[in-house]
Amino acid sequence: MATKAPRDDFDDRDIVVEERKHYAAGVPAVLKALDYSNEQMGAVRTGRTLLRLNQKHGFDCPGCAWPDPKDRSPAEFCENGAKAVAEEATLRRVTPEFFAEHSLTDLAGKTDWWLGQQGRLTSPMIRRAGSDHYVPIGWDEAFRTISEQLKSLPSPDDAVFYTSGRTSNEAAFLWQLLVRGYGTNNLPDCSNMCHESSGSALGETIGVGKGSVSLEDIHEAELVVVAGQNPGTNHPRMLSALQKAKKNGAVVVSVNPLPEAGLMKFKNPQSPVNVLTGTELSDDFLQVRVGGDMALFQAVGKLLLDMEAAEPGSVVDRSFVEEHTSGFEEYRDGLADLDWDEVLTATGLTRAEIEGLAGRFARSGRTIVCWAMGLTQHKHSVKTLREVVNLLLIQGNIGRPGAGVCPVRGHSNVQGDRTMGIFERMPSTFHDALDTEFSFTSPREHGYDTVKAIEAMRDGQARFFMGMGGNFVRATPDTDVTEAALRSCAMTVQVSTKLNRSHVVAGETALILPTLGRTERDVQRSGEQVVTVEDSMSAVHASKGRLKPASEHLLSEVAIVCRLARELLGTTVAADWQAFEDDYATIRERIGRVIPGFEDYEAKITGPDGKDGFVLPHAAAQRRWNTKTGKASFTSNELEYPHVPEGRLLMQTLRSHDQFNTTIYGLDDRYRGITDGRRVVFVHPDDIAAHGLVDGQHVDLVSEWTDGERRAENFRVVSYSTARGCVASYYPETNVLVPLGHKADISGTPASKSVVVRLEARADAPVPAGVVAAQPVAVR
Ligand SMILES: Nc1nc2c(c(=O)[nH]1)N[C@H]1C(S)=C(S)[C@@H](COP(=O)(O)OP(=O)(O)OC[C@H]3O[C@@H](n4cnc5c(=O)[nH]c(N)nc54)[C@H](O)[C@@H]3O)O[C@H]1N2
Ligand SMILES: Nc1nc2c(c(=O)[nH]1)N[C@H]1C(S)=C(S)[C@@H](COP(=O)(O)OP(=O)(O)OC[C@H]3O[C@@H](n4cnc5c(=O)[nH]c(N)nc54)[C@H](O)[C@@H]3O)O[C@H]1N2
Ligand SMILES: [Mo]
Repeated sequence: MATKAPRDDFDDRDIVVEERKHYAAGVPAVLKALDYSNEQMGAVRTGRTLLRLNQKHGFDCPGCAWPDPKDRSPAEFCENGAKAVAEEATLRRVTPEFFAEHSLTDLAGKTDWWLGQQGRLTSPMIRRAGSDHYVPIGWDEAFRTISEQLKSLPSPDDAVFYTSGRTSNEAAFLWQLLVRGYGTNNLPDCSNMCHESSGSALGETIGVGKGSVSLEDIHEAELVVVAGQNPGTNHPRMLSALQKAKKNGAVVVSVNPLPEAGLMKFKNPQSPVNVLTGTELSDDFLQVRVGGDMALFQAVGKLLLDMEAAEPGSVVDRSFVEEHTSGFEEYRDGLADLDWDEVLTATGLTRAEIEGLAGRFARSGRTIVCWAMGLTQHKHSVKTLREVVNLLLIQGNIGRPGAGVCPVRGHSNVQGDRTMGIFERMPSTFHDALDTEFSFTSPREHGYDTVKAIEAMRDGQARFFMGMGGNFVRATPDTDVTEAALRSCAMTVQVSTKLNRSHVVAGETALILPTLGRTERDVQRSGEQVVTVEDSMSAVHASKGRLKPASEHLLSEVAIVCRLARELLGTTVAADWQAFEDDYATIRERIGRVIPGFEDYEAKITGPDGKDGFVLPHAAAQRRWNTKTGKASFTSNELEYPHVPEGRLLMQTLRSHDQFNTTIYGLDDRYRGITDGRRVVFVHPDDIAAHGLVDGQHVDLVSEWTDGERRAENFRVVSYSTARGCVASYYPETNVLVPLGHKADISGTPASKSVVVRLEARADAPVPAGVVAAQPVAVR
């Protein structure tokens, strides 16, 4: 099972397509994890590192934000968490010699996979205006250079400060303080592209923009609906929780255009018996059309209300609705003339399937809805998620054990970063507390989110970009527009662990500031430091790296922020940046005075059970509603779903099993049967035929928008079980097709799960003869 060397060419003509898998994890997952880890860091380091993963006194997995169970197994990690760790703990290095050897022009020709596989960044580097090479720069000079550039801008609003979701609470808190001290709220983050729609819908309807359930709730639920999420790849440890729920008698329903292996059957690698037999996870699989969920949830709501009308008191939790909610009548009346033809068109489901789901809801006393990007990245995502809330409110399924909303977060600390104030429009209560604590006046005008930041750079209104982690040019939509926007900046600065495209697509002057990763020891003047993170279920805990840093020249994210702040801010903000850098406990003290729920922060994370930390209060989970009406709000929303013109298909962009966002681990997508390539487009066999194509043929994907066409070249058509009219292809290769203006209403999230495309046969590629659909359309 040797892993292949990263290729630097763009030709994926060797793609092997086999039948998709019908279960997730099991023995192959364990072998894969060890294989990848051994290759990146050797056997001894692999053992030492993986056994610290997600343990008390260990470090938090830099992969996803799934919470840790109380009864941890000695190997509390998954295949993809192990890959995320190996990616960071790799022994490969990108040194100044590497940059002397490779010009920017040279690096621009390499694949994302190749760039990532070169190893950890080791020294601060600068690409001076006009040069084609990065050269070393000292830290002090780097901070001076950045500070001078920032001071020379006509307005602080001409600068953009991006954050990805791995940044610790401590670094994030100081980062937003630095940015606000400088004078702007331009704090776009990866969350803008991720769960922003969840935050918008939940904040407005239940008063808290976060999930309301704990792991125990999942274990105790009677019905768990998993919609628009592929946990087998992206949150593998969630499968153990679903397995436990099933053991306790829960029904699991998967709502997805694709029959994702992880949701069908799970072979738990931590159980010697189960690893062989496995657990059937989904009782029902609803193969919904892309973007059809809003219609589905409305229809289920309507059916529940009809049942109630037929037999009053049978479905609706009346005392809950009366005491705790507003807007029930408007919601009910809004559904009175629901158009079933439209529902069936939007969902692609049968009425019987929808009635089946309504029956599941009606019979369940404790229901949880889990979701991820399949629900958040559409034009009508906020509306869709309001309908999820409506459905749960009908039966009083919020603020009761075993029930609630569960948006499953992506990055390991994306939720914590937001709690710390990484947001372009924080509420005034936050600003007031910040101003008081640091004796300054923070800017109140809202800043740019991710899409607005790109537009501002494109239009010459922003000329400086600094990224605290992440890979901005690859993660964002409309690749050509975004690349040009970044290139037009006077300066781009990336605080990073690994080389990525955002270092190559650079502003006039560009800096790379290499930083410590989560797995590494962080020693400052007062000694070894811990940082803290918040998981998807609002649990905050400490994380302590153990490995020797990848290079002696690395600074922690906290140190980078502190040193830049000292250079840039002077005394604008009443903060002792040197003390912060020396001892992170002093940062936590200040956080405790600014952000509710963090009082006595230090004591809560450093007890004998430090790693367990504490759970932040969640008002809605206690049935306190911080909304405008003081109640949980039902909403009445006009039905919306994507309309696809004749001859076109609706494309979703998703993750393969071998990537973490823009970081490509390899070219395989094991569960979907793909080996050795990423330029594939999954199409229903009937759509392949209807479009005059055959399986195995190469096509260009062309998206159409008001301002013209966008093209992604040379994708292999793969016959696959997906909803009719809906195709799927990998992100980030297809970001070039997502128009900047195509985004969710209210939340502004790029609508990268519903892009209208046409498939254009390539003249240069031979059409495979006599090939018929390689995969059965059968649902399971
Ligand atoms: N290994 C690994 N783990 C990760 C990541 C990673 O890249 N690799 N990324 C992390 C991050 S930042 C995030 S946000 C999460 C992402 O986790 P996911 O949201 O699971 O990631 P995607 O691959 O985008 O998968 C979207 C899922 O939604 C389905 N879907 C698409 N459109 C629709 C729709 O209209 N309706 C419904 N019902 N379903 C739809 C797709 O078929 C797919 O199963 O994972 C996190 N964890
Ligand atoms: N078409 C399409 N586009 C999407 C999505 C989609 O589903 N479809 N998903 C969106 C989503 S959900 C998200 S969250 C975004 C992800 O957007 P980002 O968060 O910007 O992207 P990542 O790929 O996670 O960033 C990887 C880089 O982060 C750096 N890094 C890793 N660890 C650390 C660390 O500890 N500190 C620092 N400073 N740097 C570190 C490394 O240099 C690495 O190259 O992409 C979004 N874009
Ligand atoms: Mo995400």
